[in-house]
Amino acid sequence: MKTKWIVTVFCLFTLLAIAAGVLVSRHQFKNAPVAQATQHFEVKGVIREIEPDGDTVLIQHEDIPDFMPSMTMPFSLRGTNVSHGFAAGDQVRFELTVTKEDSWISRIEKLRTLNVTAGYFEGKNENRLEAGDTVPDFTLTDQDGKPFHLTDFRGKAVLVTFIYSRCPLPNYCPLMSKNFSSLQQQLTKEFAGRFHLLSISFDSEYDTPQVMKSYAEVFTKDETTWTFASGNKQQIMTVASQFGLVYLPEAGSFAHDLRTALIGPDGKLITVWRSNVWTPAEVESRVAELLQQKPVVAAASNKRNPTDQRDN
Ligand SMILES: [Cu+2]
Repeated sequence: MKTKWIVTVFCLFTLLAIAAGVLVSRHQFKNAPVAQATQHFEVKGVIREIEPDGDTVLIQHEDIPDFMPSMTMPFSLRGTNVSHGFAAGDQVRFELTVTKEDSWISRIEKLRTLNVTAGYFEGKNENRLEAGDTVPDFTLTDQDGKPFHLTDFRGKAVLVTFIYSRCPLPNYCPLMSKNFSSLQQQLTKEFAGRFHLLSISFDSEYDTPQVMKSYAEVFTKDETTWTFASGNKQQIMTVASQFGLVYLPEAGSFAHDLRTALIGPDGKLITVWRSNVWTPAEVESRVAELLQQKPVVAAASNKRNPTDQRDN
């Protein structure tokens, strides 16, 4: 029973992938790279927001037959720049490429401009935390159905990320879990007993502790240093909003951004990584810096005055 849903989901996706591959192969874009297990979809939608980095764009897209229902979600851009000539409200056509490991959009072209309001990514919440703030304690339920508190991990570096188990795009939630899996292995070697990972699902209805348990088993063999949490809608909303995460239920799925936070052993927020562009190496070095208390200020001043060779 435990792993059954995962098997079902995987089977379903394989079937959909095959069906979609057959369906879309007839109207693939010219010059589209042909690779096995790579799918291309021609999709239409409306730009809701362009992320400041210009690499991610939030699009409300139409149905992608046999792949994904209509929803609003962030897409990574490749080979296309939308910093100029595109704005929220533009109706666009683009190519969505989905491989086993990744997904992105390219060949985005404007069809016409509609008048809509944006603002999904910058959720306006008053309880958003800043670096240095103590993260308020919260209680959620772990993958074994037991309640836990954030303060249970006091004295450790805590990495928190948000996911939902049914997320269909490999470079969103599944990537967060893959990255956490790499981090768990690396941090276990370097800082055993001094860190904890926490993946929180924002799909309160579907992701029960049982579902999270099955999900956990896909990504880790060590659940002592990685908790897969669920909770009711209000609990999750409260926690997520503190880190600036925005997620909106849409047709059985979620339009969502990503947030990964590092909390210090003293319970204070160190930093929050947005989106899916952070790497395990980058986060690992931030954790190492935190746990080793590297003299960051001294290093910076040395850089500024390379000729200043005081002994200290
Ligand atoms: Cu996702």
